[in-house]
Amino acid sequence: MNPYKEILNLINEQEEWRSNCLNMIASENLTSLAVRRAISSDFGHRYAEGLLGGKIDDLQVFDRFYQGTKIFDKVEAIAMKFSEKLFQAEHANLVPVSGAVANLVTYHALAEYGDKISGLSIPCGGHISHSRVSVAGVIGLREISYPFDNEEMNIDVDKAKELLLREKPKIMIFGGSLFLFPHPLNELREIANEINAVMMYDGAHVLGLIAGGKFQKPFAEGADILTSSTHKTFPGPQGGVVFCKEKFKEKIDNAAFPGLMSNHHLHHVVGFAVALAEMMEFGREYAEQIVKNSRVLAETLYELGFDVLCEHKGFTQSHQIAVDVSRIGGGRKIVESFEDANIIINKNLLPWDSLEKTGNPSGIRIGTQEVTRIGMKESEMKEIAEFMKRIAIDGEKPEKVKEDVIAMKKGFNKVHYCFDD
Ligand code: DSN
Repeated sequence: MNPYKEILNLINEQEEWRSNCLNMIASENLTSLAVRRAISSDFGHRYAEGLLGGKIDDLQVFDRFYQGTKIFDKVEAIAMKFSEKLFQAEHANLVPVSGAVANLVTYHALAEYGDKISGLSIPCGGHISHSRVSVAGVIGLREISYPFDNEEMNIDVDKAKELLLREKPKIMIFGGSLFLFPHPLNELREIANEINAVMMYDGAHVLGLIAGGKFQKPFAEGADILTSSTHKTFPGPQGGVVFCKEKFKEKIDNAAFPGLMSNHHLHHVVGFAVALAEMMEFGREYAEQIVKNSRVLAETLYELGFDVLCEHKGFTQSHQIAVDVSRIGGGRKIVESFEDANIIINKNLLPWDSLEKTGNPSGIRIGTQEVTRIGMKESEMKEIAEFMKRIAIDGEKPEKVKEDVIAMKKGFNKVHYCFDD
């Protein structure tokens, strides 16, 4: 076969398959046609090494090393302006190419080899880039884990205070990958002042909720730095960002360029700018519907017999739901059988799991952001819960449920909360 044809067929196969799926991985999303237009534009062929030069009127201009950037400079300046407004940031750096790189930029800017960072352990929801097995280890940081309250699915504030006073980390990290409830920034700000630590909030999972005025307001609650990827609840192209207070601007900018990056991905910055504009217009409605959908899905799953975490707290305040499936076969078996029915989610460690259980953890994690984006509301969440029950509790063949999933999905392939119309 013509080698190009072989790849093209796989692209078509992927698009056909995933358009017939309920895509509920909590870290994914769909971009609008407007964002796709930006990503496939000429900007993706270009370089724009360099950083801010100064301001003309209220627009930032750039000192670049290459010619040909005058139009991109305007887009990047607009994206910075929009994002500073949307996230109440004093400065935005759009150079990182992923959330993990955004975290690495922050570590490189504000910590030194051998310093400590505090965050959540992976089973309690911490992201791998908060741990020494990943980017934190690259610059020799030592991690300490916050004590966690498994019932509340949150940081145990009193015990965390004791730990922080004793260990004095340089960077206190908040946020994570399993993230049901806002983290206690306000409650730990005083300790950060006392030990002279920087408070970094990894908002990768919840950036779209923050943009829509849901979940929490990191800067108002005391964060110094907000790092993020741009493609989870925030429906931009894959990329990374660091927002910070003015006093960290120079260190963050230098750590991003020339510290860790040469060129950033211009087309992604342009796509991010379009997604920012979409969130300024539709973000509130979108974020509200995501949280409503999560709660209804969680509540229905619970009523149908699933061990959904945190019933006493209304299950979730984010796009995520966590379910303990150890009674019904464990995480691996459940996600594989759901995939056979075209329901795509991931298995997930829960706080009481050891890292050795990564291959077959106790939990599953479900995200509602993408199904919300294609227009699904509370009644569809109830249908989805019923599909899940038929497979995981009633033992019905996934292939049978798949037919109903495909039929249901037929009416939902258009992206909402965007300018496409
Ligand atoms: N590991 C991804 C997740 O939370 O799903 C993010 O990088």
